[in-house]
Amino acid sequence: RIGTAPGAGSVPERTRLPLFGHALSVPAGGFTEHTLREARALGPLFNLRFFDTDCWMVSGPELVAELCDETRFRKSVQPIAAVREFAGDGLFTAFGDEPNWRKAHNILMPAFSYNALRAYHPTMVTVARRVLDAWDRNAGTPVDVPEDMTRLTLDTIGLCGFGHDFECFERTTPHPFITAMVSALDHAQRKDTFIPGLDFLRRGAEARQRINIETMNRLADDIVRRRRAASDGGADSADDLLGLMLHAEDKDTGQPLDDMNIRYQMLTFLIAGHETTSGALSFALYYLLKNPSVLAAARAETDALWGTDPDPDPTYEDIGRLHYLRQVLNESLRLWPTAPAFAVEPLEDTVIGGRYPVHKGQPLTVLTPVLHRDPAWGDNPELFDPARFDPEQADSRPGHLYKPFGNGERSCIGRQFALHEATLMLGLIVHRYRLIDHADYELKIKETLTIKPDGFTLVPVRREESE
Ligand code: MNH
Repeated sequence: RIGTAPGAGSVPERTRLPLFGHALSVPAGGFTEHTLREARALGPLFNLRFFDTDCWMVSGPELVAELCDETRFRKSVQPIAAVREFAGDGLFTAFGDEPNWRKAHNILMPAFSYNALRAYHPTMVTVARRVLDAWDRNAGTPVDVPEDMTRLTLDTIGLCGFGHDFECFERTTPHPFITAMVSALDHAQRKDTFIPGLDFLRRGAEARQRINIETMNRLADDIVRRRRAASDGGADSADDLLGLMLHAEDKDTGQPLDDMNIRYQMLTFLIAGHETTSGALSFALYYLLKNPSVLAAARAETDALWGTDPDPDPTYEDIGRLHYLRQVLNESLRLWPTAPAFAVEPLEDTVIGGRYPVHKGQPLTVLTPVLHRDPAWGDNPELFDPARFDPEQADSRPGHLYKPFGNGERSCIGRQFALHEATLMLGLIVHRYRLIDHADYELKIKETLTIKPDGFTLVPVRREESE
């Protein structure tokens, strides 16, 4: 059943169906696990054909290193084009040649500087304590980890970026923004497998999509309206993300962002700013739960900082000292990079791997979960082992073997923000609780553009109650 794509320089692929190509073989919401299996069978480069479009899936370290050369390749938006319906030319979905990318990049970078991060720290601590309060209130009963981590990360980006409190811990069900976003991302992701020309079959889904987008837009517009009212009254013109979006000018053009683009950036940051971090925290807690010696080492690190104080007040510098927990996060993002692929395209017609011709603009998808399991990682790449990120081991690895935050100038702008927020939260959790695997949880992946552990619960028990 394995052949090669005609005219594609003999790139391996499964036997394709007429019309559909391979579109029917990729399960909805199962792209990551499907491509992990397929790469094992087909190798470091294979073709997936969606109707009339060939999408090359790349995961070999040499090929990926080639694709990370920004003199030859740039980000391709094609696989996430459906997200442009609501994220437009926001930072994440802007085409390489859209002027609003550099403009917004210039304007918004200062919100991710070292000084900006320091300024967010106290707010991050306040929100992290909401998790501890919620877990203490329900002491001894199971908590839904991805749900609570999503409450944490949405409250955090809301308050740090926009001065808006989503108050997710006041709700028993997910915030309406989350419900609309999950459904909209799911719809956008499924678009690849919709049969071209048969759109009329999807009228119901399209109508729901419009309602979901309306819900998100209304919330973004509301936050902007309130901020503008506050700054007109002379109060508040904070230099957080929203402040920069509303007031700062691009150093190259002297222009501020326009209103339409502000709305796109709002949705981009509300989504990109919480969804992946929440997944990363959930996977890290999964691995801490399943690896008692790792948990013990992480706890020893927090105890060295905060002693037996059950309610420490972490400083900004403390978080930088939690080296081992940072390695736990890195290792979780190795096995389950929560934005599990990114795509590039050649700037000119070229050849990759010395033998596969690619056209200018042809999208090439990098499968990070496969890259991150390459034998170059050692004998047992499936094994969770934070020691892989000991400085000596990490420094001796080839470059471009670890890409959870993408590549080059289009890589993640929020990387340090996410790592600070997540390390802080993990530190406070392992310092305060024992983690009980009450349901003998078996990892299952839930995928809606990003990935999370599905149905993951644990029981937190205060340490001083049992030791
Ligand atoms: Mn984030 C781009 C992963 C947290 C805002 N992010 C990317 C890319 C990856 C990624 C991969 C590149 C995608 C591509 O090439 O198509 N991001 C993550 C992960 C986490 C994360 C794994 C958490 C862990 N991201 C965050 C946070 C924010 C954020 C937090 C904001 C506060 N990310 C972005 C934005 C982009 C991006 C904005 C687009 C940057 C650009 O293209 O200029």
